[in-house]
Amino acid sequence: AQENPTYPYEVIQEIADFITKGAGVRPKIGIICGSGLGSLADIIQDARIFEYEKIPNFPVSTVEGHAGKLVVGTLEGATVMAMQGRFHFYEGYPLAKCSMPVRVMKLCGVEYLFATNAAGGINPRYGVGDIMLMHDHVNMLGFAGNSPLQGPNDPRFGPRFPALTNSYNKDLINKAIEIGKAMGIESNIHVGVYSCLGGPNYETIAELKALRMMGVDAVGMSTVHEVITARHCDMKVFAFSLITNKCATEYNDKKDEEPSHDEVMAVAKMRQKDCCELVSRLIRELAMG
Ligand code: 6GU
Repeated sequence: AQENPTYPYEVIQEIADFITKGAGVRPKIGIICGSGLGSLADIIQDARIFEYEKIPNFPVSTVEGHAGKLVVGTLEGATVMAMQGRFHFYEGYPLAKCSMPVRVMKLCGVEYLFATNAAGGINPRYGVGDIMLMHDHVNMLGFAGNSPLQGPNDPRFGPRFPALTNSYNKDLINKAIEIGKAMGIESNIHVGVYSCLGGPNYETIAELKALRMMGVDAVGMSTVHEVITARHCDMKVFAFSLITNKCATEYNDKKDEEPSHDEVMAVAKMRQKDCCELVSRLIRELAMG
């Protein structure tokens, strides 16, 4: 088991000061770019780039497809801060370390967290390349006794026992559905339940069957601990999964091909444009108030 490191408030504050002073702005929207969706950060204007290794006390990401930099600037008239490259439990980092950047965002002034990920589709109605707007999650790591909030609680971030019942902002989900219609991709947009497993291995068929029975629509290896950390400090959350592969939930499934990281990355790359457009349009609406 990995001990949660404690990043005291003062350390997070120091990192936030480093970024806001370096960037000269206080971002209002935080974006976490999922696997292959890093181009979201490339469309940020007047970008000030902070490589993770140059940020004091920041972890560095080790996964292929995750660049490892923070980009601060403006997008559709809003000040934003995007993580190109996130931290995963399977890299060996404790959850509190994985989601520490969310607290940095908070102290930089961020009010909205936009998180994206690549995920396997368990709901049989989901197709490869579809987008699932997250309206809830099943935290399998939490079932296993793990949380980014374990350890001493600092009430300057939030309460000891935060509620997670309304974690995914309904207004943002509804706006995203409208935007999907305007983009003509409404048949490729779903609203569903995401589950995070530890990884790095993909799931067995028995596990996927079990997740389906639990009401899970898509499965991945990220996002949930970031959402927990964001809700703890009262940020508004919007998150979606790009479905990069269909999961086999029967042994005789015709589609029971094995998932692979290359496939995940290839689909993410192919669908990057629509994902970016969805996010930018949503941010434009927020910026217009
Ligand atoms: Cl099938 N499983 C998990 N855990 N993560 C994924 C995935 C599957 N496809 C993309 N990411």
